[in-house]
Amino acid sequence: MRREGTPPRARTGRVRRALGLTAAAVVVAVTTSGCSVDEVLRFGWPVGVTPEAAQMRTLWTGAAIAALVVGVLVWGATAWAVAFHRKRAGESDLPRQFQYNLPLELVLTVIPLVIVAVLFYFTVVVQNVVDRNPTGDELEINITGFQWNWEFTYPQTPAPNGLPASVVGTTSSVPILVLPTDRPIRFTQESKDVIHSFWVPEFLFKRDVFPFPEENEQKNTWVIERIERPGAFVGRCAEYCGAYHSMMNFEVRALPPNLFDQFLGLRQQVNPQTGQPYTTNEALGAMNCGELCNPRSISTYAYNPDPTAQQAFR
Ligand SMILES: [Cu+2]
Repeated sequence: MRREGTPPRARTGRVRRALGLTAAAVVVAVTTSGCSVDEVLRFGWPVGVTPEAAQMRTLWTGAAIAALVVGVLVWGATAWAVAFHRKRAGESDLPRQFQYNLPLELVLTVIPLVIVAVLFYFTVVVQNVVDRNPTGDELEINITGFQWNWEFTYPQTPAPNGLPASVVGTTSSVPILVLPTDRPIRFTQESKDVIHSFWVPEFLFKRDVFPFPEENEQKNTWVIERIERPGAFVGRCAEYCGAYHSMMNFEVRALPPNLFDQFLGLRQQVNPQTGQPYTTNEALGAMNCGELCNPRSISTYAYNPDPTAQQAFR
């Protein structure tokens, strides 16, 4: 409630001071937090390693800015009403009411519809890129999820035993999905039992892994244009699938194309030390290229099933 006798000019001064302080607080928060412009424009979106992840980030930035613009208008209108349209001392009636103003109601219906339509349009554009069909030029990878691990197969790469080269995770070893950087990759996925979900946080993408995808009418292929940098990226099951769901980790090991070709070459040979086809772990070890060729997972670790190894965290 306005204090009696406050002249309008003093009131305007107070509002200006409040606005100035708010603006100063925003400037100080932004300039002292150590965030770069890029970080600010990401609005919390993690850094991905695929062009698809970058496109989704752009959509997110656009949507966040649009929401902020609407927010500023609403906050501004609220502050304006609070500052300049408070009940005056001695007034008892309601202010003039607007609820059946047809032009105003039309405008307030059409504007949100336009906002939703624009957001919908850009969402569909990006979704069509992320969920596009393969062209046939991609490296093919088959993913099989099961309780509670993963099998990854290279259908275009026959191992010496005639079967496609593959890697299966076990309780004691995290499966490493070795992939090339800078090449398009097509993933085809299927579950042997319940619904799982293939998720590599750095791809900023996950897709449910269904049993019988065709019968369930699920689109079980998806593509990425390329992985933009070499590295080890943790992968997880993102659909609760039973007792050891949280232990269903894997690793994507992205190698530069020349190293990846070397890897696939080894997987087509017999390891002279074992007399058996090279496994993924053995091939990586034989390549000896440092941390990128570590035969063991480095982004996540095998789960120790011994009950005495578990700890309760408070
Ligand atoms: Cu799972």
